[in-house]
Parts: sequence; C-alpha cells; structure tokens
Amino acid sequence: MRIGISCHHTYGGSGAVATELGKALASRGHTVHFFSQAAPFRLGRYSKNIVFHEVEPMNYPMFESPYYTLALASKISQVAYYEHLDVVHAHYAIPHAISALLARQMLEEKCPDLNGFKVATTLHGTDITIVGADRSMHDAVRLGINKSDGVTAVSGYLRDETVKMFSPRVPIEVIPNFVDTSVFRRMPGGETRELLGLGGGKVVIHISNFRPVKCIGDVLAVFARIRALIPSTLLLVGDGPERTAAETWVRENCLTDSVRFLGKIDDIVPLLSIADLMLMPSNAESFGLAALEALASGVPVVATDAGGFPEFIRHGVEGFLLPPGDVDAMSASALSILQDDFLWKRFSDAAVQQAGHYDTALLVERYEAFYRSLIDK
Ligand code: GMT
Repeated sequence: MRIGISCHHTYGGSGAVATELGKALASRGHTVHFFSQAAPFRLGRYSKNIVFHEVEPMNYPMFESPYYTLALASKISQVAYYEHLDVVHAHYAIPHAISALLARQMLEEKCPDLNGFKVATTLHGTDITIVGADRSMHDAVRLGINKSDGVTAVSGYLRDETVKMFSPRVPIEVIPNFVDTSVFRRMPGGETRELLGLGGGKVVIHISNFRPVKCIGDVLAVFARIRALIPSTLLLVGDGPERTAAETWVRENCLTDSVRFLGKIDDIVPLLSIADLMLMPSNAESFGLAALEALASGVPVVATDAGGFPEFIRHGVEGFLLPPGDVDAMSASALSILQDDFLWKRFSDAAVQQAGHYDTALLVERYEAFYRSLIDK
C-alpha cells in the first residue's frame, strides 16, 4: 500500500505512535510518506520505503500566523496526486484529519477522474478530552471524525469518551498503542548509571511532556516520600509547561541532589533499563505509551486508575493503579515494590510478559487490516 501519515513532530505519544507505525509499515514493504512540520522525533534513520515531506507554511505579512492546516492539506494533495496514495492516516484529529479531508477535496478539484485516497483518523486522547472539549474546536473535531472513512481510538476509554462527547455517526475501532519489544527490553545498565553519576540506590523514572494532565506535582510528592525512606534518584525525562514549577519545588524542598531533569531524550531505552519504577499519576490518560514502554523494559508502573491505564496494567500484577491525587497510596505502593526485591522481580517479569501482548508486529497487522477495509469499502 501507499500510505500517507500526518502527525505532530513534537515530543509526545501521538507522534511516537505515528512514527513507529510508519517505520513498521515500511519494514513490511509498504511505502510511507510522512507529513509534518519537522522530522518526527522518533523518525531516525532513512529507509528505502520512507519519504519525509516537511510542511512549510507560507509567511505573508497579512497572515498573523502561518496557515499550517492549509499548507499541510496542499502538500498532502500534491503528494497524493504524484504518488497515488491509497490511504492518508491522520494522527490526532486537529488539524490532521481536517487537513486530510481538505486535501482530498483539493485533489478532486484538480483531477475529478482520479480515485481519491481514503482518510483514516486515529484519536489519541487530548485531541478529544482537551482540544475537542474546547468550544472553539468542538465542531472541527466532529467534522474530522464523521467525514473520515475510518476512525480508531487508542483505548476503550477514549472511544467511550468520544461517543459521549460527539455521538459520532461512524464506528470507532479500538487499536491500542504498541511497543517494539525487540527494542524496548532491559539492557545492562552499568554504563548509563556511570554516565549519570549514579551511585547505589533505586531509580524512579517519569517520562512525559510535562503538561498539567501529567500531574508532575504528584510525581514529586510521591518521590519525596520514597526518598525519605530509601536512597533513590528520580529521573524526569521530557519538558513542557510544568517543568519550571517542578524545578522550583525541587530547589525549595532541597531535593536537587536526587532529582534529575534530563529534558527531551529520544532514546529512552538505556534510561528505562536502569529504572526500578515508573510513576505516571496522570489525572486523565487515554492510554499511556510511556508506561507500556516501561513495562516492556521490565519496569513496574505505579499509575492512576483513570483513563486507559487499567486496560493494560493489572493492579497488583505488573503495577499498581490508584485514584488520581492519592499520593499517600501511590507512595505506599511504590515503596512496597522498591523495598522487596522478590516482589520487584515478580512485577518486572509480569511487566515484560504483559507488554508482549502489545508488540508492534501484532498491532501493525491490525492497522493493515483496517486500511484494507477502508480501501475495499
Ligand atoms: O499527552 C501526551 O502524552 C501526548 C499525547 C500526544 O498526543 O502526543 O499523548 C496521547 O497519545 C498517546 C499515544 O496514543 C497516548 O499514549 C497518551 O495517553 C495520550 N495522552 C493523553 O491522553 C494525555
């Protein structure tokens, strides 16, 4: 198949899923055209079946800000015309689904006899729960959903939220996030510990884009309680609006020696490989890709029982799920794993096994079947 993928290039789950999907499709012989404002952060090396199209919106004195949505639509339409795309897969409703639909209209206008491409849209989470909930975007998201040829959501939770908020006319298929278990696996950690200057002690990790929904304050509160009882370091990977407040809190609470802000890092496998526990206290998370990648690396996860976490993390098996905001319960659960090596090993082994059910190879087949169903419609 000839597949277009449009996604956010920035640090975040939807871009990561879109990029990993495109790479996996390319390795299975499909031709994949990526559309984004810059190379997606996980795209990495070139491949014979992957083409990246940078979308450069036009700057013009009358435009207060460049019209990315239109530039993206024009680019997709041009590439679809020359490369005969079968499907354009929009990751995140806004603006990608709208741009893909517009691109199809542009193509029809240019060449009415051509069989246009199918539009597939994957909803990732905040495109529904935050952007879609905003009055200024609500109708645009509804259009993106209802006019797509096929729509997927990354969890049952997100599908149900979408149905509640938009009463869509089209069915929404759930295709969960996935992880390449040949890449995300526990590696020897000695060198990474040395590079980070870590002595002994446990390593707790959190990875996100530091948005309010991630509850960074709760990550710090839980870690402070862990640190009070056992020698440990918190690795904070990623960046975003809550980072400054988090850094201030760490300084004011004299935790600078044990909390490390590492910023945005593409290759997180070495960091996950030295982690003993991941903290994900989000108050609403449609799936939680970082947590799945942690499981694959043998890292137990303490997360919330909100959103999509309960769909792949079993309470008391490979992690613990607690109510959002309950930092006391999260701390107690975290300590119970970190203070008991036997229990940690049991959780770690279960984590690897559970992640195997979400291996890329399995889920890419689901996407292939989904595309084919749209093409055969
Ligand atoms: O908030 C993020 O983590 C980024 C966001 C994105 O759109 O990049 O992630 C969303 O999509 C991921 C991939 O499908 C999901 O694993 C995340 O749970 C989801 N984030 C939220 O729902 C908050």
